[in-house]
Amino acid sequence: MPDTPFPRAVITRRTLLTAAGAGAVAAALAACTADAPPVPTPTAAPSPTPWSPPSEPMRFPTGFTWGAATSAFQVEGSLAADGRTPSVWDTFAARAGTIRDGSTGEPAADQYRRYEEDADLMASLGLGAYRFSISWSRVVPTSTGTIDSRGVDHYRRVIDALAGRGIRPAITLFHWDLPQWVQDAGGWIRRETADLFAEYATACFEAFGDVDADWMTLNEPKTHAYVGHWYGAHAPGLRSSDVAAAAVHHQLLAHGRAVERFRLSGAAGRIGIALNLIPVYPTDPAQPEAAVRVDARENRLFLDPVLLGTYPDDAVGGEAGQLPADPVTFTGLQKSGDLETIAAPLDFLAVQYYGVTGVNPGGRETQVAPTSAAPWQQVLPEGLYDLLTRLAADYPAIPLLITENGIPDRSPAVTVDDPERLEFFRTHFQQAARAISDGVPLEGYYAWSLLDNFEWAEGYTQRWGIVAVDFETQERMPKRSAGFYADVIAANAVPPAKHTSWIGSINPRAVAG
Ligand code: GCO
Repeated sequence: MPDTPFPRAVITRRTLLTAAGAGAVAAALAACTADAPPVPTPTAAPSPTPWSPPSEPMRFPTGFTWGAATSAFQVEGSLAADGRTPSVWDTFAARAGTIRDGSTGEPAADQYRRYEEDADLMASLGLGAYRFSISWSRVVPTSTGTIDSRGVDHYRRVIDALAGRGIRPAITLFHWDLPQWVQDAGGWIRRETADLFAEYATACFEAFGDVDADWMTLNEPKTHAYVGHWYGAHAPGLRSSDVAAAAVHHQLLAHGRAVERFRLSGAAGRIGIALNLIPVYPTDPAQPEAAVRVDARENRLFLDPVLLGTYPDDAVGGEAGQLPADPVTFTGLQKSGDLETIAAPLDFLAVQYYGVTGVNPGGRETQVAPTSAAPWQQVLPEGLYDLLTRLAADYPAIPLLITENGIPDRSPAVTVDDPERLEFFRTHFQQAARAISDGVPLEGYYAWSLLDNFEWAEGYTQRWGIVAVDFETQERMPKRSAGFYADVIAANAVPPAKHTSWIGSINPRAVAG
């Protein structure tokens, strides 16, 4: 992975302006159809400009946050406990043929009952923060809007368990598990869902406003809109690019309304949004137009409204690489004041980075880096550097957190032997340190995931944890990568070269800070 050639012609705002000046290019080949996610096709990578890592450990700033992440539906289980009602993921998973192994969110990693044990585990790894999500349908189980104190009390216990071990909470309000009662009323196709979300968010700020937390309004609104409403491979399983476009706007509106409520509530802590972003490399840098549109669809459609208060004009439409929805309809969803709301000032941007994509002049997504066991994931550590430096250049003055980054195990079998993940972390930490030393305001990193868990449509067939979980016994077993991560945290530094173990290779106290 670290030696992979990588293309340097990543799309930036500057490339975009050049391409816009070049005028519109006729749609040759849609990158995606309404029915299928884009499948990368192998192609030769453009000429590499490899980065040479230094031979010394790379240090992180004092106070850098090291954490791990999960989400409610993926780890909690106990789906009927304490008044919880179904979410769209309960409904979707119950439908035949939706989940690879026919599984459901039960038992997942049973964290609803094992949060104390998991907090001990986090403490043993030295984690300074834990990112988890609140299940909306535990807090507001029905359309009456009544808050269920049993749900609230549960998350208070989780927060207390973390606080007792010196672990700071990073709380996501929405990680795709929309209450089914909200979906039944129209879900994200409906503007009013933004108001329902603001009410739910307000209840959470009131309940936990005393906690010094990093709040995230939404997790990956892009994935939820595209994979859930366009490709139909995630809940709620819809297949319409126009509905996906509505889901984009209404989720972003929900985000903005929640940020406004956060400020009004006077809650402690900070607030941001978690966006999954992907460097897009044109396979022919002389013809970047289609790649620019893919960048608009994948990145700027979310970054620009949230951070600049505008929608890009090249993300939605019929040209290759765009979200193939009707741009007039999309614009019609935007009411006066919406963009101001969506652009409510944030305290940080939460970045989720899994890899890169290439785009050929015809708009087709191509493979420019090796894939992990997840076929959609093209692994390129240098892409993280490209992404972070691009964000700092195009959207300056906002602190960044990496709130997800990781790979799945090679096989579905439970294992603690994960050399690929260890090397993935090492090389990505290096690129994060490199970005910081080049001035990027990166303040923290959360590994995805703390635990093996329910990986959405892949069920339990993809294990993303730094800690293995035997789903039969619920035994937790830290993987080798967790040991490596614990060493990095203790040293606040990443070692220079490929090591199966670097314990003792540096003196943590000597390099800390
Ligand atoms: C996402 C989600 C996580 C996934 C992880 C691995 O980024 O898709 O936030 O819930 O499990 O990314 O696919």
